[in-house]
Amino acid sequence: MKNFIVILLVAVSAQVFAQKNVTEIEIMTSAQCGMCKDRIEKALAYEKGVIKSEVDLATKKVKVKYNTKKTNPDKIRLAISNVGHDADDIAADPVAYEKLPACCRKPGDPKKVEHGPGDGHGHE
Ligand SMILES: [Cu+2]
Repeated sequence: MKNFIVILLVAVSAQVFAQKNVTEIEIMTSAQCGMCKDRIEKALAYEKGVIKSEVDLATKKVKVKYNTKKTNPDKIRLAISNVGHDADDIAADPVAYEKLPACCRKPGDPKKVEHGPGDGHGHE
């Protein structure tokens, strides 16, 4: 039990120490549905320096917590673009965008298909 407490204390203090270089930004994305949310969050989870990300489908914004020593907003935007979504003024990578399922395409895209009600696919 004592060891556990020591480990816990070390973990907590390491986290407090790390907070110094941590900041949070909001990036506007072209996320359309739950699949987009998962895709963007997964891409960012693999991105170096990203601590946490959460897409809000109501606003289409992704909140990203990251280490300022390991990455920067442009790299984060590029990671989002690389999986086929717009990120602020960086447009989605065209090749990645072409691979997106119909429901994840941007409004106005002729290939876009909206989810039907109760198709059990993505939308909450
Ligand atoms: Cu989608």
